[in-house]
Amino acid sequence: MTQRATRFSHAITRRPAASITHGLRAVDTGTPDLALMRTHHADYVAALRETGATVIELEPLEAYPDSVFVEDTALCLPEGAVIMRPGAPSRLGEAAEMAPHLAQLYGEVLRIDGPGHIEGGDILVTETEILVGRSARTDAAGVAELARLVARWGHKLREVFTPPGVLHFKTDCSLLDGDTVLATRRLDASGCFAGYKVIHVAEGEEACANAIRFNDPVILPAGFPRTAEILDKAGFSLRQIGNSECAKLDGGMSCLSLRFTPRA
Ligand code: CIR
Repeated sequence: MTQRATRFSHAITRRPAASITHGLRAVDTGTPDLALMRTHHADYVAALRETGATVIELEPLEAYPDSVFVEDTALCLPEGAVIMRPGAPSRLGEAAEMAPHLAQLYGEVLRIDGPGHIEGGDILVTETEILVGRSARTDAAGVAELARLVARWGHKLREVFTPPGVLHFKTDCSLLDGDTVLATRRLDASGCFAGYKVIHVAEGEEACANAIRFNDPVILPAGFPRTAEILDKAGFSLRQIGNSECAKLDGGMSCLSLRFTPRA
């Protein structure tokens, strides 16, 4: 571990809806088990709360099967929040559902109006910049509109590469502390993390690159023992949470929450 990581005062999650069985997925690896997903989700919320943060749990939204993956609906910065415009048509309405909740916590809530699209899973906020990967869900117009909006708060945005076939930029990376990222080798090979310290996930464990550092612990999906050992040896305190059911829908640890500290 090197630099201190940003501390978060708040997180927002949304309980999984029964309609999650109709959620989007790149490859069908079986129907998610709702009861098990609810257990994993409760463990996840408990792990966030254990750090002392205020965790707001929103009610399930049956109309939106993928609405448990709240990260894609907004970008939350200290100065304000930006409501996203998801590239998946079935997810567009989720963003508007998030807006009133953020308006209770922030003085300023902006919105991507389009015509471009952008999802929160493609955005990694570090101590010094905002990295955005274009993907099947995030296009050039969406990135350009976000860059214009966050410039008013003094934030710099850098467009980076998302490996082909990967759902979101952050499917393959996470911020571990002020200047360290966890990433797959295929993403790091693009050079997008020049200037950062990079810890690679173990070979064959690419599915755990989507983790989160939330206050003290790094919250990692369970079942990736070699990467867990690498992180443990590097001095990170780990919390491992079952993710088998969300993984069937291409969801990982970051997708399940918005994490932020609104500036007073
Ligand atoms: C989707 O395809 O949109 C959902 N099934 C998974 C979204 C995962 N979100 C994320 O990585 N930020």
